Amino acid sequence: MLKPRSTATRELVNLDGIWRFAVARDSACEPWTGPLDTRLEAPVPASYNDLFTDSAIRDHVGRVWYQRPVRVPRGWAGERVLLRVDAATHEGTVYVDDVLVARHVGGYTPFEADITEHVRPGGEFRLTIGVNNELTRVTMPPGSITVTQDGRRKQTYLHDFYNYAGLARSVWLYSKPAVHVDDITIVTGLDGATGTVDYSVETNAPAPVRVRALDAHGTEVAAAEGPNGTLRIDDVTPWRPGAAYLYDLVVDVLDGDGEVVDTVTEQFGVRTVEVRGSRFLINGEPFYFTGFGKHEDTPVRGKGHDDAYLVHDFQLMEWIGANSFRTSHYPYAEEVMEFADRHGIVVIDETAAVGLNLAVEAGLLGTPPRATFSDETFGDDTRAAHAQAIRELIARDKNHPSVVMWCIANEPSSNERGAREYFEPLVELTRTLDPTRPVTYAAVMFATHENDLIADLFDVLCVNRYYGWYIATGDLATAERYLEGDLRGWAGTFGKPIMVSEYGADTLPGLHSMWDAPWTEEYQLAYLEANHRAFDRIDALVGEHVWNFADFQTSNSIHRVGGNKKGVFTRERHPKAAAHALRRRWLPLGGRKPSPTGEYLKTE
Ligand code: BDP
Repeated sequence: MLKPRSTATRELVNLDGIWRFAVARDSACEPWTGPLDTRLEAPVPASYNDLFTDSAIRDHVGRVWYQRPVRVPRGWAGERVLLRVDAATHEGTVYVDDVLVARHVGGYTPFEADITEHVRPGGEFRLTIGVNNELTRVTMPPGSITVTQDGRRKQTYLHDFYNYAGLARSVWLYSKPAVHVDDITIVTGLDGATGTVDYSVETNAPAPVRVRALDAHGTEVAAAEGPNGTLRIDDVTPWRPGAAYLYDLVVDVLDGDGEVVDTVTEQFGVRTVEVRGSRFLINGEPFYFTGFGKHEDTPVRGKGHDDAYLVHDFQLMEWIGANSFRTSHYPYAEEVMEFADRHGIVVIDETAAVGLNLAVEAGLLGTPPRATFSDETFGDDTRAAHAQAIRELIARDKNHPSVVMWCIANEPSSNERGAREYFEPLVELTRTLDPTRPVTYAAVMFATHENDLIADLFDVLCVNRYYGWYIATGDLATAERYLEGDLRGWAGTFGKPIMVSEYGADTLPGLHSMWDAPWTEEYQLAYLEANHRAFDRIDALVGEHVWNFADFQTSNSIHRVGGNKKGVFTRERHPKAAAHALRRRWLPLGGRKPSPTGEYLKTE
C-alpha cells in the first residue's frame, strides 16, 4: 500500500490540526447525520485519552467522534479523490457528510476511501470519523469488556501498555489520476558490485509502464519498461546499517500517445537479508543487533505521532550506539519507518498480536488458568484477525530497506496446546506474502527450549528474558547462571540465531543504593552487565534489545508505579545511569558481536 505523496500527477492535502471532538455516549447516533454538537476539540494527530481532565473521557469504552470541514481543491476536476487515515485506533468509521465511506478494524495500519462520487472539486464537505477503542477476542491486540456492578463498561487487556486511542497519526486528502499506479513491490539483491532490483507495478487498468532508478543525486542509473522486471545497478551503493543509501524508483504510467498520466516515486535501498546457520546476515555480513524494544508513547500525546520526538529518539539511539529497534508491540507510524530507512537504523517490524497468552493472566491475577487457544478464547476468528494484521503490515512496510525481519507476535503462549495449529498457517502466510525476510516471534519466559511448540517454524528465535527481575530478583549471580543455561538450551536445540528481544529492570531515576537493590539506578546497570556477561558467552546470540527505550504509560495495576519504568531513558527522554553504560558497550561494537575472546562473529 503506497504512502500518498505529492507528485507531478498527484496532490496531497494534510488534514491535521484541531478537530471537533465528542464522546459517543449512545451508539444509536450512528450513522452520523449532522454537525457535532460539542464544546470539545482535539488535535490530530494525538491520542485523546490524556488531553482532557474529565476521567470519563479517559476511561471511555466505545466510540468517539472527530469532525472537521474539508474543502476539495478546485483543480481536482477529473481526478479521483481519496481520503487516507494513517491510523484510527482501533476501529475507524468514516463519513463524508452523511455517507459512510469506510470502516476499518486494526488500530495501527492505514486505510483509504475513494470519495470521488461524494464530493465536488471546489466544494466543502463535513468529514466525520468515529473511532472505537474496544478490544475483543477478535481484535489485535485482543482484550475483553466487562460490565461493573454499577453498570459501567470496563476494558481489560493482557498487554502492558495503556490502550491509547483516537486519531494518533495523520489524515490526508489526495488526488490521483483516473488511470493510476495502485501498488509497487521492490525486492533487491546483490550480485557482486551490481544491485538487482526486482520490481512489480500494479495499475488499476492495463496501461504501459516505464520505470527509472535514480541515485541519491537524481542521476538515472537504470531503466526498464513493463509492469514487472529487473533493473541492474552497476557499482551499486548498498543500504547498510549505519550507512543508509536510498535510490528512487520513478514509476510512470503512460497513455496510448506515450504521455505520462501518472507518476509515483518509491524510495528503496539495495540490501540483502539472510539467516545462515546461527548468523543473521545483512549484505552477506554478520549483523549484531543492539538497541531497544520501543513504544510510541509520550506525555499528553499518548501514541500521537510527533516529529520532534521522532528526531530526538533517533538522536538518542545514535548517541547510545543502538543500531536497531523492534516496533514493539504494533506497527509504528510510517514516518518512523522512513526515518529509519534514511538513517540506516535496522527495524524488526511487529504486528499488534500481543497478549495471546492466558497463562500470563492466570499468573498475574491468581485466577485458574484458561486455555489460550480454543473456540471460546483465541480461536479461528482470532487467527483470521491476526492474519489480516500480518497482511496489512506487510502491505504497508514491504519496501522499507530498514525492515529486516517480521515479528508476528509478542509473547504468545507458545508452550500451550493449540499453539502450533494456531501459528503454523500464520507463519506460512507471512512467508507467502514476503519470501525475502526472516520471520520471528518474541518468546515469553515460560516458553523454554524444552516446551515451546512453535520455535522450529521460525528463522530467528527472539526470547524475552527477565532473569534478575521477575526471576531471581535481586540475585544477579543466580540470574546470570540461569540466563546462560536458558540461552544454551535454545542454541543447542534449534541451531538457529537467537536474540534476546527483551531484558530490563524497572528503575526509578534518582533512587540509589550501595547494594543490589531492585528499582535503583545502580541495579539497572548491574542487571544489564550481568545479562551482557551471559550474552557474550553464547555464540549463537545475534542481538540484544533492552526493554525499554523509555518509560511508558500502562493501565492501572499494582505491578506498575506510574507506568512501566524499565526505560533506559525516562518518559521525558532523560538518561538514567544505565544509558551511559550501554553507550560504552554498544558504540565500539558497530554492529559486531563481542565474544569472550574479543573476536567478532564470522560468517559460517
Ligand atoms: C514483557 C512484555 C512487555 C512488558 C515487559 C515488562 O513483552 O510488553 O512491558 O514484559 O514486564 O512480558 O516490563
